[in-house]
Order: sequence, then structure tokens, then C-alpha cells
Amino acid sequence: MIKTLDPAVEMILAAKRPMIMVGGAASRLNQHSIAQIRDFVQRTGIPFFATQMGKGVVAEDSDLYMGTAALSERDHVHVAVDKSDVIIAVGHETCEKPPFIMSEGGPKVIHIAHQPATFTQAYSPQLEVIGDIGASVAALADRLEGKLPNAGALLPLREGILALIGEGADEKSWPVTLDHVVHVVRKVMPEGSIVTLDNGLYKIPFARKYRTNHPNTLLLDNTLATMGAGVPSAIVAAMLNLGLWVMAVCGDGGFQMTGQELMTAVEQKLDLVVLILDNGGWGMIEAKQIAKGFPKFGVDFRNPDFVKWAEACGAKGTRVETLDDLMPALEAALKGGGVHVVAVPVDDSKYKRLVGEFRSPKAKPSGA
Ligand SMILES: Cc1ncc(C[n+]2csc(CCOP(=O)(O)OP(=O)(O)O)c2C)c(N)n1
Repeated sequence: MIKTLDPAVEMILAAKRPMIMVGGAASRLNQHSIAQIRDFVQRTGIPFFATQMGKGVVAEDSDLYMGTAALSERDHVHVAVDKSDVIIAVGHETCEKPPFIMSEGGPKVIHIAHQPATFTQAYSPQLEVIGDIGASVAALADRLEGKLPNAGALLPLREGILALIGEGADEKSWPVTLDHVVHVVRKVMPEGSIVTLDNGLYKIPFARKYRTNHPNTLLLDNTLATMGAGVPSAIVAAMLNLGLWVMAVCGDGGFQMTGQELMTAVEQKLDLVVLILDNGGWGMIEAKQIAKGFPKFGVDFRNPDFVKWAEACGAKGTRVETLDDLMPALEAALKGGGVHVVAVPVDDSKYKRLVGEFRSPKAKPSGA
């Protein structure tokens, strides 16, 4: 019996409404450790949620999946997080945008990681289990299995959370809504294929709604959130994962930062699709202006012809002109092979409002 685990075992045994959080550090573990984390979730029966970069470490089609924290608070999953009394944080990384904010009277946190926690205003765990993550959770599962009558206390909230996550998938308006884009991309990309994201407003619905059962198959940056990362990371994913379908999803602004790398992709004879979400502006920045009650300023721009851009690089290009054309265009691009840009007009007004409501409930929308 490993005595150093005693405090963590006691805290989990005493928990009335426990949850497990799976963070970004877990997605970089080897297959054996990932299997141990999956096993820990199954053997304890405690519901789990993921951070943006921890998605897929534990399969999101699990009956214990409670969602992904795309925001730090008031996201769908926080309905459960706010009610929990103990969160077992597996592979939390302070460099990720916080998946929840700790406060007096909130859930206690057990930090299970390779390294001690970096204490911040958002994260100051009461207990730490430091060492090999897989070995730690395996040892904990041995001590806890069959002894947790409260393990599933928060599960009744799951149905409501999943209903919110599913909202908007069937929206049939034009330009295409972001929720519908996520739904279409998930439908055309087989389980195990790779989607890389650039950085912009659409990252929120992708983190929330793109359910994946494999780690590192929704590659996104929840740390510095550097624009321009979408196409280069898709190039590397395509180079490393020969035979898997790869799609980069980019905002029109982010694409223009590194879109010249289409040349590299063509030169390397890669198969990859770049989906450009065309809203004619810096959506995330407009959302932040709304959140602060500022008037809309300097966020609109005129786009080049993305089809001609693709063709100039030796790639193929398609502009989607109707809602019904989106899925067939993506399927044809993926099946056709080579480098293929698909540009689609999007309506992201729901998320511009949402960021405003989330960041500053008292801020008045500018009306811009
Ligand atoms: C290199 C870099 N510059 C600036 C930012 C700040 N920033 C975050 S999102 C964003 C706008 C992104 O616009 P777009 O790619 O068109 O996506 P949208 O938000 O419109 O969906 C900006 C400027 C950043 N994250 N990275």
C-alpha cells in the first residue's frame, strides 16, 4: 500500500459529488498511461470533463463524459463543476486557459501530474500526487474501486449538458452557423482522423462540440493561442500521419497569416484540406469589443479570392455557395487527395454575443 496516497484516497472517499478533469499534459502521455487514465475513470465510475487540450484522452463517447471546458466559467460543463465538491485534476497545465476557477467554498482539487502545480489566482489545489500520472491513477483506482457510492452523484446533470452541447447542430441558415460547421466537420471526418484549428472565435464551438475518442485528433492551442498555427500544424500532422485524413480549420484572418504555406504542402505532396471560415473580419476581437461595451472598430476586412489563392499555390480551391454544398464540398476535397482549400461564409453572431455575456455580464452590447 502506498501511504503517500492516503490523503488523496481519503479526500476522494469522502467526496459527495466528485468529478475528474483531464488536462493537456495527459494528451502527451504514452498509450499505456492513457489506458491507465481511461481505466481509472471506468473503475471509479466518476464522471469526467476535458480541458481543450485534454480532449480525447478519455473517449468522449463514454457514458461518463460531461463535456469540455471551452471557457473558464459558465460553460455548459460548469453546471456540474460548480456543484462538485472534489475535482481530481489529471494532467492540469497552468499554461492552458483555466478550465475552472478555484475560489473559497468551491470544489477542493487534487492535482495529479508529473510536476507540482504552479499556483495561480485560478488554481491552488489542496492536495498533490506528483509522479508518473499513469502509475498514480492506477494505484488510486486499486484503492478506490467499489468503495465510492457517491461516484455518480453528478451524472443526472449529464443529459442537460449534452443537450446544450448538441444545440445548433441542425441549424439550416445561410451563411452557415458555427455550430452547424462543427457538426458537418465531425460528420465528414472519420473517428481517428485529425482536425487542426487556427485561433479565432470558432475555437469555442469546436472545443465544446467536436467530440473525439482519441487524444491529439483535435489539435488546438489553448495557451498562447497563436493565429496562423492552423495550416502549419495540419502540414506536420499530414507528414506524421500518412494515411489519415487531415483538415485545418482556419478563420479568414488566421489563414492569411500563414496561408502561403500551401506552397509547402503542395511541394511535400501532402493530402490535406483547409477549411476557411469567412466572416470578413476578426470575429474574436469584435466579440471582445462587444464584451467591453466598446463600439465596433477596425475589425472588418476585405478578403482575397481564396480559390485563386489556392490555385496560385498549385492547390485546388472551392468556394461553397449554399448550405447544402458544404458537406459534399468537404467530402470531395478529402476524397480527391492533394491540397484543397474550401472557403465558406459563416455567421458567428451567436458566439460574438456569447463571449460578451461570458466576460462581462454587465457590459452593454455596443449595438455594432
Ligand atoms: C499572432 C496573433 N495575433 C493576434 C492574436 C489575437 N487574436 C485572437 S483571435 C483574433 C481574430 C481571429 O480572426 P479570424 O482568424 O478571422 O477568426 P474569427 O475570430 O473571425 O473566427 C485575433 C486578432 C492572436 N491570437 N495571435
